[in-house]
Amino acid sequence: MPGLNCLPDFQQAGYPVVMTSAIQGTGLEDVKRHLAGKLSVIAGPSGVGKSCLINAIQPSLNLRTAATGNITHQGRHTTTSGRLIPLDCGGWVADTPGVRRFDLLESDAGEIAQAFVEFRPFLGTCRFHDCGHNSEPGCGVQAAVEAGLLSRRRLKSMLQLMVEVSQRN
Ligand SMILES: Nc1nc2c(ncn2[C@@H]2O[C@H](COP(=O)(O)OP(=O)(O)OP(=O)(O)O)[C@@H](O)[C@H]2O)c(=O)[nH]1
Ligand SMILES: [Mg+2]
Ligand SMILES: [Zn+2]
Repeated sequence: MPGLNCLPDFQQAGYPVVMTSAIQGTGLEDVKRHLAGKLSVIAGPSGVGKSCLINAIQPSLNLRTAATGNITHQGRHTTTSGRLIPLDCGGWVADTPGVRRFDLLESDAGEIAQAFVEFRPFLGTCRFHDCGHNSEPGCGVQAAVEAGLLSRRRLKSMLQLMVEVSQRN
């Protein structure tokens, strides 16, 4: 669940973005359409309203949530274990405890790059096959960013993750 200012970056990358409010009831039908008939996971920091969103979609579940109107974003961890829930609209959704930190399953920079799906068409266009997409000449990824085809912020995220895996290895 990124901050609102990141939404255009995800949209540009091809991910569907739905604006919702569990309290006002907006966007719920849209979310339901995405969940119906599929196996989904609701993930994000503690206190952002994951359980409230699922309750709003299917009130009979009555999942435990932090007290209403008490939105904190401060890691209260109201949901303490993952749970797979059958949906009336078909499919399953997992409510999960708030994310405390991320670990990378990917083991090298190449795998990180592949995880940024909208970058894939450009990864083979760099002059050097082992391009780090940072400041190398002839980098097709940098060129795509300059041309407005890829998000500069997404490139920055990718480069940060690449540094992390390289430091770990
Ligand atoms: N304004 C507003 N507040 C919301 C919305 N959804 C949830 N909240 C509030 O956010 C707080 C946290 O909601 P939860 O559903 O318990 O959050 P969670 O993401 O499940 O948190 P964890 O289980 O700790 O990971 C509650 O006090 C809700 O009232 C929303 O759409 N709008
Ligand atoms: Mg919860
Ligand atoms: Zn490159």
